[in-house]
Amino acid sequence: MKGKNLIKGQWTDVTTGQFLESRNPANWDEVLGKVPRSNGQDVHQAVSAAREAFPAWRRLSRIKRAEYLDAFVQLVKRDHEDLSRLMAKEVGKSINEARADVTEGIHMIQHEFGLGRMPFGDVVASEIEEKDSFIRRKPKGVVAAITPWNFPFAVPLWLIGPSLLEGNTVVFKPSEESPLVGQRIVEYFQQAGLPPGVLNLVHGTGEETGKPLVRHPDVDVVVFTGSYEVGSEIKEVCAKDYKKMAVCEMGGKNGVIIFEDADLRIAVNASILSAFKTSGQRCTSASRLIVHEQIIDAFEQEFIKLTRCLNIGEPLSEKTFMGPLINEAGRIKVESYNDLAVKEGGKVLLEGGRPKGKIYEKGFFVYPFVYRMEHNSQNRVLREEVFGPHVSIIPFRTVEDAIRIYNDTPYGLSLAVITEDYRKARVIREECEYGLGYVNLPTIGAEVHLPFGGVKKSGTGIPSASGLVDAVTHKTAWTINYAREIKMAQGLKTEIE
Ligand code: UN1
Repeated sequence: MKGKNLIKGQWTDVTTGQFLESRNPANWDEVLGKVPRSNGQDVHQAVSAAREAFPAWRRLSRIKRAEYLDAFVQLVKRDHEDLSRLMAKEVGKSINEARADVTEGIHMIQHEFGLGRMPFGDVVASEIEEKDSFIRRKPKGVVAAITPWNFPFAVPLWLIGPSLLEGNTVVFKPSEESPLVGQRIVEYFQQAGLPPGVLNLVHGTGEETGKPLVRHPDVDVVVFTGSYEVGSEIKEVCAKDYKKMAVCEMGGKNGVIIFEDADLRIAVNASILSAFKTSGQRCTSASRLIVHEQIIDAFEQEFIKLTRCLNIGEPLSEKTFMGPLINEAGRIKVESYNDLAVKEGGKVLLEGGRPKGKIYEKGFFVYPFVYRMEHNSQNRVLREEVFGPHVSIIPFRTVEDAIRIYNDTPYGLSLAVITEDYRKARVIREECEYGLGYVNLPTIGAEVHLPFGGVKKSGTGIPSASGLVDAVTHKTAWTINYAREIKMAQGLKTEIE
């Protein structure tokens, strides 16, 4: 597959004439395709096209805009399986997870299509009976969407869908680890007949393409999902521009809190799904299992027993639970945290390591690494995001303990509490810091009609998915007087003497 940029409705090569390769992380020898390596000049063309297309797109009826989204969904549904297979190959997700990612993307766009015919503002009362007031929204302008490889279909659509429906135009830069899925998204919008310039695509690296996109003076909003380091750089750049806003979703150090009254089967299942789906490479993955001391031995035994049975292997196989990590750098990072856990005093229960055998030779596979560790604020493994199948089991004694341990990280994205006691669940809901909370469920698997985002290092407090509307629009107040004279609120006199 050979990708191109899309600028003003035209598929174009780049000014550099250079390309980036997309490879299969389960078999690094397999080159899946190549895409342009864009620079500042390409970015400039894309942003200019988006700026030019904005006025006409903004003026188009909201319902007409929504109809393009419906056309997109029809096309994707037809290709669901094909797209899932491409994704499984490009990012190494198990095929079942790749299908779910495509489904999540479809859901997002269906949600936005549905909103096309729904109320999108409020009518509010005035102190003066002859006045009507409205709260309305206006699009911000040009949105730059910079997205990660781990949800290469759903996450771009969380950002692109609401941006387009609300009347913004978009420049999309997919991750250089998943450019082919990114390419397909834009192809479908193109086939759906989206007017030229409304959605533009620039492929490339963060350094050469992402940076000039974030810095471009004609970009109004940067919506980003990825690492804290990149997100905070983006926030710094945007803070210096009087109109530019950054909405960043930046990972987590999520936890499952398991109380002594928990249903053990639910606790173990929720923990496995939280820790090992997508090989622990979700921003919602949990790498901390915070377990009441009364049941920790029983829980640990069951958790380890089931983890040993997980199928690790070829992503396209229906039996596979865990595929490879995304690349060698990701694997080295996970392994260095595994070593650090030992240095910081973890009692190792599952040793991780690289699976042996022909099918694993050319991919970035790792086994789960699990250890028990008393909570200690100084231990980096209990505070930093690992992004892999690396899990600590941490004992606690009281509800207050559980809350203190859970909150003792700089992140605050996703939390699960496993209990049959609604009172305990409520205290956790009120006292813990998170954006997504679950009871008797894993920390993963958010649905698109809910706001998706976190606090502290995890986010800027403005969520993605359905919550993105607050980032890509600004609210306006609009007041009309129907009287033949001016009457003011707050008892303000109108006579001019
Ligand atoms: C991510 O890892 O960036 O809630 C997104 C979930 C998925 C999305 C994860 N729906 O786990």
